[in-house]
Amino acid sequence: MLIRKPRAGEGDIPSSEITPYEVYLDRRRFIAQSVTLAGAAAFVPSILGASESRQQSEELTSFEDITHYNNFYEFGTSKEDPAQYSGSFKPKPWSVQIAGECGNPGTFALEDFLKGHEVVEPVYRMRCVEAWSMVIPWRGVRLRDVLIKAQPTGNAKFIKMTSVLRPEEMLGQRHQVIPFPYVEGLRLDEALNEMTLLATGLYGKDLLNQNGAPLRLVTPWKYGFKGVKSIVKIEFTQEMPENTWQVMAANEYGFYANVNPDVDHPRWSQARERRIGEFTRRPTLMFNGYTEQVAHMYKGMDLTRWY
Ligand SMILES: Nc1nc2c(c(=O)[nH]1)N[C@H]1C(S)=C(S)[C@@H](COP(=O)(O)O)O[C@H]1N2
Ligand SMILES: [Mo]
Repeated sequence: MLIRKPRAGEGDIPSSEITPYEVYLDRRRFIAQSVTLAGAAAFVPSILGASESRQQSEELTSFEDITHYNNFYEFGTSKEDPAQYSGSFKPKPWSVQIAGECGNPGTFALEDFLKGHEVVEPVYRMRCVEAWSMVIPWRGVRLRDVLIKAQPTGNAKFIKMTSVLRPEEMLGQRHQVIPFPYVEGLRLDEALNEMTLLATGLYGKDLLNQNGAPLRLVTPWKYGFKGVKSIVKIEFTQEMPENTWQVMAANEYGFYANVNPDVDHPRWSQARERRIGEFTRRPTLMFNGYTEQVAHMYKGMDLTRWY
């Protein structure tokens, strides 16, 4: 959901609870797209899908936390490793391959791949399967725009996305802690959902290496591991693709990975979460609070089976 003023009937976040961020607000396109800043008018980033989520404050997580508390096993397994060890990774130049069931496959320089697509800056609540969460102001293009341009055929039912494999630059890839390259998948309708973002930046700046530069997936109603980083390939497939964490432990991580407080991880509860930067834990919301935007895609599915 894009940053915008709440519609009539929606709850407000008091402006005093919003982290100010000048760099971010100054950007003209951002302002044009999202809110009208008239005098002291309150700036309210609407990250909130469902009204149920309006009961607690939703401050942006600090840039420092977003860039220093990461999961990116290519650079090590602890949260500090990606910030510490990703410095020599080179996200430029970059190209992305489009392959599989589509009319317009090929390998594209990132600039050409992104060209012509509307740049959006949604603020999304993000929930890791490890029961911590953040609120991140992303920047990117909608995955759907890129996929439509590739002209999926009638056989395209899923998409598979692959991270870069560069053991010379990614020290975590020199040990097979998990299988590399990291892969993830979405059902085509999930990939075409309005919320699904290919992010190129956050807080108005290009992505830092630790966050998946130069291009990564963002699906805020799913657990964070779906958000494959440093993408080099997007492939349309007929069959449901494997995804790295399901390959690692199918009883713990599924393909869908929708945030669901009622379906616990076998080793811990998913009912609550720790918002990074806060002390008390808060309840986790169904679909991470985005029920209105995504629940229709899962109608009739048993979400305890398709976790
Ligand atoms: N290639 C790759 N992508 C990845 C991961 C990873 O280890 N490798 N970790 C995932 C997990 S578990 C999470 S929670 C998010 C974290 O993204 P962030 O560090 O930008 O918050 O990235 C996801 N994408
Ligand atoms: Mo995660």
